[in-house]
Amino acid sequence: MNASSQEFQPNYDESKIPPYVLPDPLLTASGDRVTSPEQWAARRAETIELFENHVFGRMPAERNVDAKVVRRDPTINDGNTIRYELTVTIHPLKASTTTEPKSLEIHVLADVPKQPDSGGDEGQISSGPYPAFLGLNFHGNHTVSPDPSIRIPSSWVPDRGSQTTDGHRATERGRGVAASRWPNRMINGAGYAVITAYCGDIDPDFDDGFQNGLHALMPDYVESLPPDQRPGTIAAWSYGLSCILDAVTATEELNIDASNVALIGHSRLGKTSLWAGATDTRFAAVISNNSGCGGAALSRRAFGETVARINRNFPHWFCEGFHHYDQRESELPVDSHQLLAMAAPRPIAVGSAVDDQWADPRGEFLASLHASPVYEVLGLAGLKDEENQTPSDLPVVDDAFTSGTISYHLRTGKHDLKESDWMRYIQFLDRFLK
Ligand code: GTR
Repeated sequence: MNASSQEFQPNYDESKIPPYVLPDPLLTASGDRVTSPEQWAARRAETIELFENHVFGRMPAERNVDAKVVRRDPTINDGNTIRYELTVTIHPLKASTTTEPKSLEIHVLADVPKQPDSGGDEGQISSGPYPAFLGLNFHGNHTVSPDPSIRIPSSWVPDRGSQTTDGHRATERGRGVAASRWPNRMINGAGYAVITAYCGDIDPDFDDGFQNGLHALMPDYVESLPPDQRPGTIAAWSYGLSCILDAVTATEELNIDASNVALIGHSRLGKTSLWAGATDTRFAAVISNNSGCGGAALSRRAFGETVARINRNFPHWFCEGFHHYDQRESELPVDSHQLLAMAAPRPIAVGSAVDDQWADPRGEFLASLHASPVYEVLGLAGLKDEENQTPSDLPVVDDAFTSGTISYHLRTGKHDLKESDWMRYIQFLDRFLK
């Protein structure tokens, strides 16, 4: 009947990519061409609605959030970082008639640079408030650093085997296992704070029929939507990122510049940072690392992971409406170049890895390229090479295009977020956030 009844064979052959025409990001539904920033505002709103209805689902515009600092440790990284832990509570929007929704607690970790006591050469670190990266993590804040004091999540975690989890519960054994993805000492040394939270504190990463996490806080809201447009887990995670930004904005003690917070995410969490940046324009910049299908890669190429495949393996990530496009990518009213363009006029960085063909590096590059006309209408350069020209092909491996407002880089190696990726992102964002 569809892909689920056959063995899926991913296509990795450029010559077998179906012919496709991308939707024009600057052509409105009524057929008018966008030529000014004013017209773009209306087209942008229309495009967000298309992504809500056909890809991610819709979350409410309101949020109800409190934040409390529960730990402040100024001894981290030889005293160069202040580590904060916060409890961020998301309250129900209003009393539900069907159930009694409780509040949801998210644990947030923030590593904030500290100005060296003695100025000297290290005086390059200002006294703040600091620009920051905000990104979710896959398995708990305790996996980000071996620090024995970081709170371990009490929420459901994916099973990683007895070495780090016990039947969907996080354990002490998981401390620091994801530290290579979070080189916070280096990032703080470059003058940026790092804020992270476990995605499963917001919504568990399994098909729970919307019974847990954020959906359980707003059952009436979810029910009120047409079934196709009910938000999937990526929309819930994105909403959670906005709640964390609310909390950071309200907590002056953190010394973070809430107007200079860049979203970062790897893989499924890169899809999430793209959607969070699209729906919440308070974020100052957006980074998608190896986000692939449903993220930065063009769906119409059906290269590596496809819409049908991702919907089959992760039926809870996107809205039901997205499932209509299984093996019918050409009928999607949008594609990923438009998702990237939702960041405009803010800077956006897309990173791919050569051995991550499942995420379609070329599809991520082409989306970055085809997002450029939107930046140009706003008077900005989109994707440009070092000679300020529009690139005609991918950069050479381990090189990048960073001179415009869109950055793209291609790294050696596998699906991962590495220190070298962070260094690219920092170098690019230094131009905008500092
Ligand atoms: C894969 C999935 C990708 C990507 C990845 C990840 O299994 O097919 O879309 O999201 O997981 O998040 O690591």
